[in-house]
Amino acid sequence: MTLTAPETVPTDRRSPRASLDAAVGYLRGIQHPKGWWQGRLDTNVTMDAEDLLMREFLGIRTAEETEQAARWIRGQQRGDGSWATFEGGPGDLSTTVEAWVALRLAGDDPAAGHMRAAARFALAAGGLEESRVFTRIWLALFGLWSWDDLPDMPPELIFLPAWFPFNVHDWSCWARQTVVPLTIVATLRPCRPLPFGIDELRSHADPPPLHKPWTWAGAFQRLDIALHAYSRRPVGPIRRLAMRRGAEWILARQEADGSWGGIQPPWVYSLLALHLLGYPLDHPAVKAGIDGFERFMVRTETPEGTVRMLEACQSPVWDTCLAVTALLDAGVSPEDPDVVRAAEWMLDEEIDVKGDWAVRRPDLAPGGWAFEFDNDGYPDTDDTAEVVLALRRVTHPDPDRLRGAVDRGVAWTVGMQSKDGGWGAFDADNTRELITKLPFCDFGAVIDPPSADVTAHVVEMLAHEGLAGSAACRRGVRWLREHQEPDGSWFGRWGANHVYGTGGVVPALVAAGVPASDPAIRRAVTWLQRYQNADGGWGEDIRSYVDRSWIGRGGSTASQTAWGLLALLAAGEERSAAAERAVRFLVDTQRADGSWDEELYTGTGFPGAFYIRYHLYRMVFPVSALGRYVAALSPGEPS
Ligand code: R04
Repeated sequence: MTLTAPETVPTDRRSPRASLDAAVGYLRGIQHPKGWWQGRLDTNVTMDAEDLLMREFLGIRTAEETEQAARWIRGQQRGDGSWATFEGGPGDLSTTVEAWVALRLAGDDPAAGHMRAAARFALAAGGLEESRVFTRIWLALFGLWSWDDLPDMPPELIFLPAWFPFNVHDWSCWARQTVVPLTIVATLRPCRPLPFGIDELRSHADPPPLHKPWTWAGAFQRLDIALHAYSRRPVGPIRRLAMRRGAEWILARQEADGSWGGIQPPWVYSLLALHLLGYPLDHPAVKAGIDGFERFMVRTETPEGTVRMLEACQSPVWDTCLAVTALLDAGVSPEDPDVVRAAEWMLDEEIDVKGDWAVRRPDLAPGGWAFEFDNDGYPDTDDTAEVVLALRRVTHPDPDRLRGAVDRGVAWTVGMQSKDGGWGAFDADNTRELITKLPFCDFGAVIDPPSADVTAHVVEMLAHEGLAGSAACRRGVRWLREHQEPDGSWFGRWGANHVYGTGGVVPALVAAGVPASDPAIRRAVTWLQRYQNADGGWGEDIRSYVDRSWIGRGGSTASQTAWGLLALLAAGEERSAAAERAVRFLVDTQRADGSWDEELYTGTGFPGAFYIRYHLYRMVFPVSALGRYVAALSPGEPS
């Protein structure tokens, strides 16, 4: 992607206060008139490749859209011919295979230099035979891979009761919404040939031998063989009923914006499933689904023409609550019109209906927030905690309305605590590890167990609500203590990586009454000091998720430096050399317009598989951190 070169201001030109004011001005300037903030959300080109493949499959692909998406895909290719899943990361086989196929669809010549380089990379990495299941499903749709050589996905899954292993509620909500439509697609085994082949990407290697039968992987491989046999001669009426139930299940979960879960994978597969079941393109659900993608397209004009990128999801609620907290941390008044407008918008976003989460918590009343504009079926505890933390500080003209929403959010979050005392993001007790061993699950997280970052946000929220002494909060604190890593840090499930986890947990523990002198806090501070870069910043490479030698290490970024600084400030280290150097890093790398650059990805979709560049992370976290720093050094001073 093209980010303009930084125009940093010389060191002596800005004080932390002046830097903060410039950043606040920038942040205010990008608020939407309706009150929300929304930063662009970058992931990887499988989104764009799959969008073209979906349109081809549905018969709606246009030359214009194809060329615009192809420009984006070509522009993301790296020197070695591959495509990566995050900025600066290693080439990724599955992403490269999908990009190559999409560019063939766009008419690129397989003999062209960039296509040959891509194929060379893919073959060296094992060819499409080694690509992930999702990639091979896309190929199977077009007859380029055999459905026989994919894991069987029986639609009868939908019948399994909520107590039975592998039932849909044992899957995380994002995997559940992806798997149900895929069972329908895989059962119908469509094949719509393309005018080209993909032999350039085949290694022709034999499939690896089966795992030993006494391992889970081996046992599931044999179960898969049995399922394939069943699927050749299923009990017809049961299978037909399962397909019909699946379709109803999908239709019941479409959101107001036409999406499913507001995220690309469930969205595309739900559309494919409905289409294959005979729903026409002008059926309201299908039409809303297709049209809805338009709001997730980011178009940029370039000298070569329009470039079009698909956002995998959107983060307005998350961005808005973090931005409000940042402004308040910076000393902006709780009655400020921009802040009140944002609060107004967040109040309108409150979710007052039950969703899949109610299966595990049937008696819990709704009340909470999701990540996106329209995602009513899937509120999450992380967004709810952060929205409550922001809202409760705002002076709203209708305080009862605000209090009511906050109280419902708190009650819902408390009710979503998992048995072990921690919090997962979208569901309670979504911890059945067995699922992860299925042959289908070769890509990213398929369960939603408690994580340190989410648990920290909830604990911090409960503490600020005066509930530090409650049983729920105390169990959360215990969970966090138990999950501190031996090196003193905490793992970052939804942000990269231990710097995110530690930056979340330390402020939470301190808010909950753990003294800064507590050994857990001291060990975290020591860990942060150890990994602070020579330039004063923190940076933790995304590769830390697969290669432990990267933990804590990487080029400094604004957001990660802010996380480290937030932890130090919570630990009472505001006058330490480490904090001062971190502040200097932020001040010195700030652009003239008050913003920061951040090429590196610091957000996590799935550890090891899927990463996110949130464009507002570089703003909201530094504003919070600088704001708290300035306030800590000059207590009582009007801002
Ligand atoms: C930053 C934390 C806030 N929080 C809410 C999480 C929001 C984003 O969650 C997801 C985004 C996703 N995208 N794609 C997938 C996905 C899953 C998320 C995805 C879904 C299924 C498959 C592959 C990818 F949970 Br299969 C953009 C915690």
